[in-house]
Amino acid sequence: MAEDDGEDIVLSELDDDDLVQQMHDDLYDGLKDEIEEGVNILLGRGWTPYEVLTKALVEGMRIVGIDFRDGILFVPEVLMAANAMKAGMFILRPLLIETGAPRVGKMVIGTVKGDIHDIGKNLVSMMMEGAGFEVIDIGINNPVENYLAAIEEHQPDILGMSALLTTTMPYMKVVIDTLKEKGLRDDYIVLVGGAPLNEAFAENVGADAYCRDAAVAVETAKQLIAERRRSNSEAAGQ
Ligand code: B1M
Repeated sequence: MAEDDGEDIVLSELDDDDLVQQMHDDLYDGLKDEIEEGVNILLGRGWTPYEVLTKALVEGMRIVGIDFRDGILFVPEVLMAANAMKAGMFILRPLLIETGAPRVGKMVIGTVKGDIHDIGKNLVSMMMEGAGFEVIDIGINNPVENYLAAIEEHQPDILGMSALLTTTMPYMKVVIDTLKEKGLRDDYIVLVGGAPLNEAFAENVGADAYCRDAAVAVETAKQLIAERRRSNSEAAGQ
C-alpha cells in the first residue's frame, strides 16, 4: 500500500498525523518493528494508550480488513499485519491495565469453536482489565466444554464470546442452549461480540447483550453487573 520512494522514513521526524498514516501503512505491510516504534513515539508524545490503540492500530486493521475482503490481501499478509498489531498491543496492554482500579467483576472470555480470530477478543480483555475487571481468557477455537469448565472453575459474573465468521457465530447459541439445559444460564451475564454480529442476533441466541466494540463491552458489563447486584440486594432485603 505504501509508496516506497526509495528513501528511508524516519518515524520520529513525522508529525502526529503523518506518523499515524505511516503506521497504517506499516501495519498493512506487517512491519512489526516499525509498529512498535510508532507506538512508543506516540506514547512519548503524550498520546493516551487508548488513543494509540484506536487511532493507529484498530483503524489500521480496519483498512487491512477491507482489502482482505476485496481479495487484494491474502491470509499470509493478513497474518503478518495481525502479528504487527499484536506487537503494538503488547506494549499498550500494561498501560491500559495499570489503573489500580478495584476489581469490579470477573469475566471468562473466549473465541468460539472453529474460529481462530483473537485480536478483537484480546482487545476486549485488555479494555476490561483496564476498567478493573478480572479477565480469564480461554483463547480461541473453544467448544462448549471449555466454556463450561472455565465458568465452573472461575465462577465469573460474565461469560463473553467472540466470533468473526458467519459460519462460527451460530455456535454461540450452542453454548447458551447448553447453559440453559444445565440450569446455569441465569447465573451469568452473557455478552457476545464480533464483526458479523448485531443486536438482533444476540437477542436471537439468548445473550444478554451484543457489544459493538471493546469500549461498549466495558460499559455494558459495568451496567449489567450494577443492575444484577441491585436486584440481588433488593431480593435479599425482601
Ligand atoms: Co479472517 N476473516 N479469516 N483472518 N479476518 C475476517 C473476519 C473477514 C470479515 C475478512 C473479509 O472477508 N473481509 C472474513 C469473514 C467473512 C465472513 O464470515 N462472512 C474472514 C475470513 C473469510 C477468514 C478465513 C476463512 C480466510 C481463509 O482462510 N480463506 C480464515 C478463517 C480462520 C478461522 O477462524 N477458522 C481467516 C483467517 C484470518 C487470519 C488468521 C489471517 C487473521 C486472524 C489473526 C488473529 O486474529 N490472530 C484474520 C484477520 C486478521 C481478519 C480481519 C482482516 C481482521 C479481524 C480483526 O482482527 N479486526 C477480518 C476483517 C474484518 O473484521 N474487518 C477478517 C480488528 C479487531 C479489533 O476487530 O475482531 O471486530 P474485531 O473486534 C472488535 C469488535 O468486533 C468487538 O470488539 C472488538 C474490539 O473493538 N468484539 C467483541 C469482538 N469480539 C468480542 C467479544 C465480546 C465483545 C466485543 O465479548 C464480550
